[in-house]
Amino acid sequence: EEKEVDVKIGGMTCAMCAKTIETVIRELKGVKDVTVNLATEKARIVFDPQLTSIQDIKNAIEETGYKFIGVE
Ligand code: 9UX
Repeated sequence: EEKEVDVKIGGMTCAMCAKTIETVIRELKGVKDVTVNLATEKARIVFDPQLTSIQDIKNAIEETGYKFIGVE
């Protein structure tokens, strides 16, 4: 089963920031699709909740130095 969430992210200031976050989230097990929108400061993530969790996504974002603000 797949779940789709929008996550609000803080601290992105350029297109490369968005690409960095996309890359680290995409590397997580069970992530099927990820799109980071710099303008809205949101990531839309499609993932299998049996393989990865919101907590894993939060950790991945924070490890890159950005802020996980929350699930919208
Ligand atoms: Mo977005 Mo940066 O530049 O060092 S990747 S601000």
